[in-house]
Amino acid sequence: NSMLSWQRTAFHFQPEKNWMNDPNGPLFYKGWYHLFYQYNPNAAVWGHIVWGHAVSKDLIHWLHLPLAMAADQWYDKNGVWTGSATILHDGKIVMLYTGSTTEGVQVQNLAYPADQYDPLLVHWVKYPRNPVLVPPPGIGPNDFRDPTTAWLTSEGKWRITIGSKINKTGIALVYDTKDFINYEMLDGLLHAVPGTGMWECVDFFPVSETENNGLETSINGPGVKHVVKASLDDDRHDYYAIGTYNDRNGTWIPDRPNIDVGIGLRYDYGIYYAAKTFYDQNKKRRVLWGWIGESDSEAADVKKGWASVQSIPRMILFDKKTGTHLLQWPVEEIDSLRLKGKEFNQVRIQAGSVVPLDIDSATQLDIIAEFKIDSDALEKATGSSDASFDCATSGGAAERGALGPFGLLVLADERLREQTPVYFYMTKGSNGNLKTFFCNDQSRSSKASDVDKHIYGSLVPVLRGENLSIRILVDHSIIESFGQGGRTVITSRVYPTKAIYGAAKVFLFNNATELNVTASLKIWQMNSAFIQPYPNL
Ligand code: DQQ
Repeated sequence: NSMLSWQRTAFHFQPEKNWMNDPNGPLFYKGWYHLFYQYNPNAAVWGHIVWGHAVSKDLIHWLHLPLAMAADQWYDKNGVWTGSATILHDGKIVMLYTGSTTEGVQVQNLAYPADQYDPLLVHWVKYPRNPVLVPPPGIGPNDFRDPTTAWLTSEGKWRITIGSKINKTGIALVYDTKDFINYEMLDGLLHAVPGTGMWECVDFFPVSETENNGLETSINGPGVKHVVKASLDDDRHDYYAIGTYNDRNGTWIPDRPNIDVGIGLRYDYGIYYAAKTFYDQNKKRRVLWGWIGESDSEAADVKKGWASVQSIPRMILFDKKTGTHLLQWPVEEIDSLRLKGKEFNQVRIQAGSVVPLDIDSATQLDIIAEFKIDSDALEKATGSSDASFDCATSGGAAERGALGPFGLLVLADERLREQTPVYFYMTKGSNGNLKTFFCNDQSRSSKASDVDKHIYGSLVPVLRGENLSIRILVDHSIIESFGQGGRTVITSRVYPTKAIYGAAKVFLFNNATELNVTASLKIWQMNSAFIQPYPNL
């Protein structure tokens, strides 16, 4: 089945077969990174979910371990759902996860490693008196899931948050505990946003306003901001907001009410969901994992025998320059997969042209591109009706404006019958204000008809004096693209039929009518990661 096997990724984490969804309980322990994940061992579709488990020394090469937790108790018989790890003062680990009971009620359960001296954490024990939390009064039995990693209050208690909803208002409930067995629900909510529906996989973590390292989850104080992320069940996107946390009553408010959780910024404007961060004490950074689903048909998933990948783990930081955005960037270990690199310096891309880039093979790539545009042209451009531009509703890379689109075509065949443009599109309002959008256009990504062909994207902040920059990781059927150092990120799943194997190419393009662009790039072939069963276990 070579048509379909070509879509399997080479350096993104995925199980050997069948269905995967949310990342669960990521942590670093005794020299190993652990990733647990929502897994259906019996089919390539979501269903009876258990916890898969894999370990890595570097977040890139992975060894599959046996299932960590099966659905074998009344309190998780219907599914061992999403959860998070907390590392206690004495270095011991506790795992809190949602179980869907025999009756389909969502409850929170406690589990811990059977042997804390085993660096691989192969065996897990469920607390015999689970569940430790059931839906509180006023909360629906199906609206209570995905406990976070715990953080410390100033009083020395542990605190967690759990996503829910009341009518159409998405909420995050807060609980304090000393022992992870007995909990006290706080009167207030961490946060609530009307109209956003059920909040899945809530995440809550500090970011530093001053330093370039990540913060351990319990850190609070001057120079620290807190991020709330919710995965909106209604629209299947991950939204975050940056704000201020109040330790005393366990509430949080966004810095800017118009960029609140669920109505403002997204981690990713493509296909990316149920993300979760963890603090990596090994490298003093906060690392973000996200589930990247398929956008072909379910029938195709069944045929190929697998569905979903995890994103390349991303380091996450507060963007000091904008003060409004987070920065996401592939962890530095990904650079170790870079093979032969090729540089292209100052390539001029005239308005209305396509420039092929001569590289050997273009299915596993890391691309870094910087674009210079002449500021004269920006000055001269007349303010246009482009002011209401939106990647999603635009005509994509084929729609010509004065100042865009320009960028790269990846997973493109020689004759451009298939291509996925990753590009900028600038607009100038009648007030003279420039705006820059970062988009992915999947409309011509495949000749196949049963795949998603949306155009993705959003505004990306560009500060005075900055060149425009893009980083793209191409891995067979996945394109992860980072605009302006990771201020705006877009992940696409694409399923070409012609731009595969040696036929896949990369081009620069400039479809603007009034703008010449100069691009400088570095493109690396990427090695495959070693992702195999743990030997002789
Ligand atoms: N996936 C899990 C839930 C979570 C959802 C079930 C998000 O715990 O809310 O597989 O994708």
